[in-house]
Amino acid sequence: MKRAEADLTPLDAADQDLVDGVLARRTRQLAKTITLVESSRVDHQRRAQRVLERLLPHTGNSIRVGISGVPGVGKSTFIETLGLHLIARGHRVAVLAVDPSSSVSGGSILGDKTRMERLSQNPGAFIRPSPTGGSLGGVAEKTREAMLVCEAAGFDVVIVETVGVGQSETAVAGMVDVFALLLLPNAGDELQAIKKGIMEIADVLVINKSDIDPHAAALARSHLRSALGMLRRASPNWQVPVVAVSSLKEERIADFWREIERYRVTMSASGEFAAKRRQQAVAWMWTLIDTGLRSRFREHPRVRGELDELRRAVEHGTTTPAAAAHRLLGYL
Ligand SMILES: Nc1nc2c(ncn2[C@@H]2O[C@H](COP(=O)(O)OP(=O)(O)OP(=O)(O)O)[C@@H](O)[C@H]2O)c(=O)[nH]1
Ligand SMILES: [Mg+2]
Repeated sequence: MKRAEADLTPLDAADQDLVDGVLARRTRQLAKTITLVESSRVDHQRRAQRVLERLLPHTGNSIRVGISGVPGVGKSTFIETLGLHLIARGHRVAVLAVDPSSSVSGGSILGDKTRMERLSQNPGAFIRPSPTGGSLGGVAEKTREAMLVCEAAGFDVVIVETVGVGQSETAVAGMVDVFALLLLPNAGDELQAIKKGIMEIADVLVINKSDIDPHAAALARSHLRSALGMLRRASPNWQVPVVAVSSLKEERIADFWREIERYRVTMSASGEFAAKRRQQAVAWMWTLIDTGLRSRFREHPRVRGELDELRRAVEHGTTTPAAAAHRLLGYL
């Protein structure tokens, strides 16, 4: 197969400095590389892809964990407690975010970075707010690439946080190895989760704030376990566990991590861990092809020239949608 010519030419000094800095685990270059990756400028994108290509052989050596849950469930508190727990055990922890609202609000997780104060000040941690601007698809795509950059910088745990609304969970589940859903210990919450279908993409369920009412948490745990028993399992080798924790009191966070480790060991033994990553990579390629085709279509001069007129013709019934689509697609 013919390799793209750009691959063969050496990087310019600035980009080589980014590659070297990331591999040497320097935070400054790590942050700069992610900024380059997040840029929507065409020349930046081209540079970013070439930098990523150099980093790619050094990626893949982390466990990628997705964390989701409704606003206020305690995601930030949980991630801070978990992050500090893992760093104390010799891990290096990167926290990224996919926030569908950030394109509007300018990044609510930015406020979180100050809230996760202890973790963000720890040299074993790297916290990056959600990229702003663009569609959820665009934001998710950039987070996926940021994740690779973090892996190349030696982070062996990458946590991707998303708020539990809309489609962002599906996007995050599609880029992580294991997806955990945080719930509150009150009745009805579990039913809500089932209704939303989100429990079907969760690999681990976490009842947070169990310190408030340990009895309610135990009850919620048994409800959830029986509810899970009625769902179809995503894998015959994995029964979704339910862990009750307190992020605030730092209780049973170790139990949660044991489940993550058990997931990795079990799914690696069955081959599903690697298979999931392969499927995710191919699905990502198709996503990029879809978005690439769309933008090429919209930018095509003849399409731009005729789109409005044909749209009006379709509105007025003077041409059929199929004929209009056929004609426009023919220009590509
Ligand atoms: N009692 C108790 N409170 C907790 C626990 N975890 C979080 N909280 C509190 O719940 C509130 C919300 O916690 P956050 O960590 O900010 O929740 P979040 O899910 O990140 O919220 P958003 O960023 O708005 O989506 C804070 O006041 C926390 O102190 C817990 O385990 N027990
Ligand atoms: Mg938060």
